Amino acid sequence: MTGKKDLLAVLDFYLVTDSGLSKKGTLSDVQEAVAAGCRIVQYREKNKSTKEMVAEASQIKSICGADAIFLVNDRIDVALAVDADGVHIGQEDMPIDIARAILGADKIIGLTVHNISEAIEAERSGADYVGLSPIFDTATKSDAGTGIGTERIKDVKNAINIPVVAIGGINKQNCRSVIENGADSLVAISAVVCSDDVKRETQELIAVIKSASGRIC
Ligand code: TZP
Ligand code: MG
Repeated sequence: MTGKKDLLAVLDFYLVTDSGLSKKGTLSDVQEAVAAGCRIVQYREKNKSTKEMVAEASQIKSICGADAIFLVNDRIDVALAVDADGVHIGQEDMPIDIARAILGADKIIGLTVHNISEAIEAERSGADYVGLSPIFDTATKSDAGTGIGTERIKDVKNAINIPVVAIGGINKQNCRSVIENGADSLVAISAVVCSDDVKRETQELIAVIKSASGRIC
């Protein structure tokens, strides 16, 4: 097991990059979030060439260092190219058993799920965590679907034994209820990368998450 897998047990805020929405750019967002205490970063890039992605992923890996898990969204080839800590994939991406065979047992694989049955199947097939999506309606991902609401988080959490990361429409105002309803960690893309101060926004989110989960701040 990579040492990084242990960090999955103590996640709070989870940064997903979005160069289309970012005010100051992906590298700046990662730097500020990690400086604020974020311990997991997912490089999600839909608009750059593979060459650009490999170069940027390599820089993000350096910023994450030993402090933060570094995952690549969808692109197993890019994750392998830079020796990232793992990938995050969706239901329509590379099947998880094939992703695991390519990446090996040590790498982290997160899988997006939308309901209990997908979550149970994700755990059975070897996912290290699930991303439960979308909790609220969101404009950030056009095909995300309708928000499932915070009550569903509990049902998914109670059905599996791997961490549940909530995503979709989450911000400082509603993140407490997301954690109180059982999420281990949460993503807030637009709330963070569209803010003027990514570091402060991340610090404030982490403080609310820690207080809502009963962890000492
Ligand atoms: N996957 C499910 S919802 C979503 C992704 C990538 C977008 C979440 O963005 P925001 O701005 O936090 O609603
Ligand atoms: Mg995907």
